[in-house]
Amino acid sequence: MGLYLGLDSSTQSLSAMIVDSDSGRVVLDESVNFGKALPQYGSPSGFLPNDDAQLKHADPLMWVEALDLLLGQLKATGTDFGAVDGISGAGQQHGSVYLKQRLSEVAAWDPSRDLASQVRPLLSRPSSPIWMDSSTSAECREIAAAVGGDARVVTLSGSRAIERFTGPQIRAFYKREPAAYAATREIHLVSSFFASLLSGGSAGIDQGDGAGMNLLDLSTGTWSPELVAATAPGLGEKLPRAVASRTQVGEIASYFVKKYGFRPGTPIIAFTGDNPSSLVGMGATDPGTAVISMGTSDTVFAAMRKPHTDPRGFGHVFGNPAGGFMCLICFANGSLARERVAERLGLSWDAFARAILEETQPGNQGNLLLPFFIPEMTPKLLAPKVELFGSERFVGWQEPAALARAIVEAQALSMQRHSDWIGEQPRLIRVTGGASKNRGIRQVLADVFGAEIRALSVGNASALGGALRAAEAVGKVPFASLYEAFAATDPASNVSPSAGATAAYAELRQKFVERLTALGA
Ligand code: ADP
Ligand code: XUL
Repeated sequence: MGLYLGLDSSTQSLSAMIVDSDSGRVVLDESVNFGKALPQYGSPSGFLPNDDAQLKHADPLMWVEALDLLLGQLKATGTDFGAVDGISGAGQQHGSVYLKQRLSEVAAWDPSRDLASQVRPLLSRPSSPIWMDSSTSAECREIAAAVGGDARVVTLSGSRAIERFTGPQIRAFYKREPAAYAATREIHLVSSFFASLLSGGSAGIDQGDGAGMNLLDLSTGTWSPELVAATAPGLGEKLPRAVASRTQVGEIASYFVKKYGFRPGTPIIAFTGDNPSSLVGMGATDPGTAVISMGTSDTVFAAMRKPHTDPRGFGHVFGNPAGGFMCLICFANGSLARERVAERLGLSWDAFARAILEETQPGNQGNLLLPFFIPEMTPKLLAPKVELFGSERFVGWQEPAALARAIVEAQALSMQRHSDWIGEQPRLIRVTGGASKNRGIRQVLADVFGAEIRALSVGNASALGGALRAAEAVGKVPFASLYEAFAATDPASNVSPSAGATAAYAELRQKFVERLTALGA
């Protein structure tokens, strides 16, 4: 029982949430947006611009500086970190940080200096490839070939070799910059990097998030010697250990005690990926509840008892922080694609919702948009592909309301098609992430899936998941009672399928699949 802090370092922001497990209340919920708060990193959407659409990196020092910034702001506004009994959190999945020295061998962080200036000299690679990077197709093929084919990679790791996954990214680093790779002593995921910063040591990689690396053997929860050898020489010595989600990976470093007033000895529980963390925050760690998260990426996920893989090869099996597994399908063209359309049409999010709810109808009179504004992993399209089909005015970008509906309908149709391997069509879906606040978007999901849509009362499911995981591991509060208190849905946001929606999508769905097939996707 007590107060638990959850942190979430996602693509665009760092968030902190504190829950009080005694009163069942969220007592703090704050974020810093990287682009807005730290413009000096030149990353308005959380990553560095690059002429090559397949290369997507972020500056890890931006994440480190955001940690100091957020904790400093919270302390200045009266947050008593000394009352926090345990800490856990999450990071955007797959992104990796490369260090010249093991963090366990680094002298304690000096509280008279900022953290970023102390981390800078430790980096063997100045930028971190993130989940949006799709530049490693050759490396994926090489890894699969080295272990005997795609099926072997799936059997071992739960996914095919995937461009954004950390193993192929590490192999690309080894091939493109062999000297810097050789000088690397430790490689972290974003999640384990944050746990390491906070504990002032080398925190282990959570098995749930580690499953997004094409390096973990799902059947043992340890690094697969076969995959490690296929990825890059000497990699085994550079990986922190893989740990179960409930593992205490350290205690809060004295830097945070002296600077922000944390209590010495405060336990740090392994950080996980933002999606596994949201599975907890959504109260969905038991099979039966489907979740759609619409942050920077859109993801569809659900708990599963036994690993079961996507025959099309796009879906993944990750570890479920509460035990067992989860399946996940990720779409790169989530919020950033919706933003492109809203900006081009000059629509605020409110106007975007009104356009969907008041000015257009399910099925959009047959107007269809292929929504791949950036390279897409599901389906795999290494180059952007935006195509419009329908009325002359629609195709000429002259119908703002129909265009707003079209992008969301296409995204929902894609989510539905690419999650069909999970099992039965869900009748109830829980939604989270920035775009889930939009009633128009929720309505299209309800109509396309023919499902009831429920949104959580708490906005940030991933940060909440961090706090709940700390409460469970440190305070021994069972997940079931935490879900009752914190994972409630907000009845005001409930959305049901509109009458006639099922029929309205029969034709559009078929048209969409034909267009995808024509693209070879
Ligand atoms: P992440 O966790 O990946 O950093 P968030 O879950 O914070 O992302 O969501 C941020 C995104 O949410 C922004 O890119 C923005 O486009 C989108 N967003 C925020 N509010 C709305 C809204 N009312 N309607 C649609 N999209 C929204
Ligand atoms: C999941 C994925 C993204 C990131 C960023 O596989 O790549 O959802 O975790 O949120």
